[in-house]
Parts: sequence; structure tokens; C-alpha cells
Amino acid sequence: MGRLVVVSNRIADPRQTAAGGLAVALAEVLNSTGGMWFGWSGKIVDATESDDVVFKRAGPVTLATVDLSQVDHDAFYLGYSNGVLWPVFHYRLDLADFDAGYITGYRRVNQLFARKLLPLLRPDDILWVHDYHLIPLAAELRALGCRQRIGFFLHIPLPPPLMLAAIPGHDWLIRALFAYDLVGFQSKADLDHFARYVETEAHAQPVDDGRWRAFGRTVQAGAFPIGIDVQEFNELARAPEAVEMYERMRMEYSRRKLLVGVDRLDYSKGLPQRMRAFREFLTKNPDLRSSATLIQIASPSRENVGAYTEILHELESLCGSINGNFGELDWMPVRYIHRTVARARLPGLYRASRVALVTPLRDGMNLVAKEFLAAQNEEDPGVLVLSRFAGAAEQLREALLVNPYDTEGTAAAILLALQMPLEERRNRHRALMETIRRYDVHWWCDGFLVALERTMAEEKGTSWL
Ligand code: ADQ
Repeated sequence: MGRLVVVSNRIADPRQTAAGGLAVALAEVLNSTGGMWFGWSGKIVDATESDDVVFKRAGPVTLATVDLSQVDHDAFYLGYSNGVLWPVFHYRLDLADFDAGYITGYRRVNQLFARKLLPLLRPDDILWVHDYHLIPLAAELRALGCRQRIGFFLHIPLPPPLMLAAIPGHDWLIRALFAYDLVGFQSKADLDHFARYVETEAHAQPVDDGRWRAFGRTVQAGAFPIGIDVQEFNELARAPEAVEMYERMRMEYSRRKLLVGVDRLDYSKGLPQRMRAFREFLTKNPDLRSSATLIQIASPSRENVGAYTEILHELESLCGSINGNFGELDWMPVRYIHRTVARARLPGLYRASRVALVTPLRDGMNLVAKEFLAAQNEEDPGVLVLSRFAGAAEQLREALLVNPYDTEGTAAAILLALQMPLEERRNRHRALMETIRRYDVHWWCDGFLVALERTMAEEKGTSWL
């Protein structure tokens, strides 16, 4: 394989474990090919400052970054990426802000990335572009003459065709996907939405085996559900920080069962719905009340986007009223933490918990579900309550699957999870572990790159957008 060039909005130093499983998995391929990771530096600079690429070495890997001006950042990142694509792709048309200036900024930054990246490329490089911020990047690169093989992976869901069609310029976005050689989605449902969109809106023809032809170009599309690095997570679970966390939690909650939720504070994660289901559980089961505590970690995220302030207030008010109405002098039902918890401590918290509540309203995959399973004690494992609307639900069939909009149903699943006999917990956990071990992050990474290498070489025109 040629050198791998990964492109994403934000980059991480793959040598730091805090960077997470994705960076670890990519680091392996990047290291072995002496690859490059290209993205935004995270810095916002004055428009008059130089926009040169800054290079850093991370072992054999080159990290290459560009800065963004305030105007570009606001339109590209806050505006189009997180104010249009994120809500619509998570089925929240009501939260989208279709300001016409955003799409111009989105395109401008993708053009900037293409302009800065192209001179750094070698003829046999293979490019892997990540996520919704960079959908038109391949089209912009092709317009400048780039002929290398380029793959794209969407980490978030793709909505059904009619919802996608609500985005002004949706046809431009999907046409841009055809500039890639391979387009990957998290789930079969997302892939099906892509197929139905291109058939109905773009009159594309299926060629064979996952290939589609439209706009005079053929693209391969497939489902590549992302996994975790089970071994890396096990090591993290055995490290002192996680062990200490586990022991502290066990001591503090020796007489109570713990339920845990770990999310970014985002409206897609279904946090108010989860709190209402827990409140319902407390209302319906007065005798069980003080036997369980829910720890909800909701780390701050995108705080300068309006919809995020609203969800923060809603969640705070729900937690406050649950604690006010149900709390006792020696017991509070909810511990809500609006801060980031170090990744190294999470496995300890997961292991000390009897139940994980992973109940997003919509999620591309959701890795917390898989990390919770990997951190369990196999002899006495906890139970995963999982939304059927998380991509992970396509794979994790032995979890307790719930509809997060159904408050009563979710409350009933919480009761079932807390009372599940040991034998059943073990059986479910064993089956789930088999899945997350087989379909781990290395399987995902290798599977995508092999599929990308196998795509038919095709003469790439340069008139794209
Ligand atoms: P996210 O929406 O960020 O990612 P998720 O998959 O749940 O969602 O988490 C990604 C990573 O962040 C995990 O390693 C998790 O442990 C960590 N994380 C989440 N909340 C945290 C918290 N409060 N504190 C510390 N760490 C936390 C997007 C998509 C997902 C998809 C991933 C990967 O939205 O659907 O699974 O990308 O493709």
C-alpha cells in the first residue's frame, strides 16, 4: 500500500492514549506507511496572518495543520457543519439554521484544505477523508487535478432521502460524494438511505456489488461499522487511574447499584428523555428507589451553538427536579457532572456500574456502548440498555434495546436491567463481547482500506462542482 494520508477536521497526536481508539487505530497504519495526518490546527487567527501549513513530527507520522480565520471558522464549523449538517443528519430539521452564507464558508474551507493539501501529495498516496465537515473535499481536490485514490467515511448517520432533500444544495453535497472512490457509512440503514437517495434524486444506476453510477462517475459505497480497540481498552482498564476509580466507586456505592451514562452534551444523545425514563422508573418502583444511583457525565460540547445551551438548561432543570422530588438526606438519585472526565478513568467507572444507559435519539455508532462492554468483569458483568436508534444496535443485538422516546418502555428496561439474573447477564455479555472483538477498530480500518485499494481505477475528470 502507498502512503496513507488521513484528513479530518481535527487531528490528534496518535502517540497519546488520551487521543482515543480512532487515533490509535489510524496510528498503526499511519506509522507503518510513514503517513500524514492533515487537518485544522484548532487555532483561529486574524485573516491577515499567514495561512501556511505547519508541520509536526509524531514518530514516523507527519501532522500537517492549517489555521482558520474567524469568519471561515464561524461559517464552516459553527454554521454549516454544526448548524446544518449535524442536526439534519441526526433527523433534527427543526434545529437546522439554513443561513445562505454558511454553505459559502463551508465550500471556502474545503477549497482551502484542497489547495494546501494538494502540493503535499505523492503520486501513490491513498487519501482517507473523515466526516461531515469535509464532504466536498475530494471534489475540490479533483478540480485541482488530484488523481490519487480517495475514500470517505461518514461517522454520523445519513438520513432518509426526503429529509436529506430538505437541505438547500443537497444535490451538490451528494454529487460531491461521487468524487470519492469509496464512501463508507456506519450502518446498513445509512447505506440504504444513500442508495435510495441516489436512485430517486440522482437517477443513479446500481452497477454491481455496491457500486453506483451517476454524474458520469462510479462510486463504491459500503457499510463499515466502526469498532473499538478492545485490547487497548483492556489495558486502560488495568492501569492505576482506572483501578483507583473502580475502587473508589465500589466503596462509595457498596450498598447501591450504579447506573451510568457518558456522553457529550448533545441533543442527539437523548439526555432529557433518559432522565424522564429514570424519573418514571423511580415513580413506578418506590421500594427500589434508594437502591440505585444514576451517574450522568455530560461533557461540554459546542457551547457556542444555540441549541446546545437549551439542552444544557433542560437537563439541569430535570436533574434538579428529580433530586428535589425523590432525594433523601442520605441518597440522591442523580449525580450529574457537566465536565470532561479523563478517558483513563472511564473504564473504572464502567466496571463499577451495573447498568449503562446509552439511549441516543440518533447516533452514527456510539462507542460508549462498546467501551462499557469491554470494561466489564466477565464473571459479574453489567447490562447495556441501548437505543435502537444508535448505529451500534445493528450489531449489539443482545443488549436491552429500547425506544428512547418511549418513557415507560425505557423505564421498564431499566428495571429489567437492574434485576437481571447473573446467568443471563453473563450470556448476553459473552455474546456481545464476541461481536465487539470480531468487529474491532482494526477490522474496521483494514476493511475500509482494503476496499479502497480494490476500487476500480477510473480516469478522473477535473470538472466537478
Ligand atoms: P461522538 O458523537 O463523539 O462521535 P461516541 O461514539 O459516543 O460519540 O464517543 C466517541 C468517543 O468519545 C468515545 O471514545 C467515548 O468514550 C468518548 N466520550 C464520549 N463522551 C465522553 C465524556 N463525557 N467524557 C469522556 N469521553 C467521552 C461520533 C459519532 C458516533 C460515532 C463516533 C465514532 O457521533 O456515533 O460512534 O463518532 O465514529
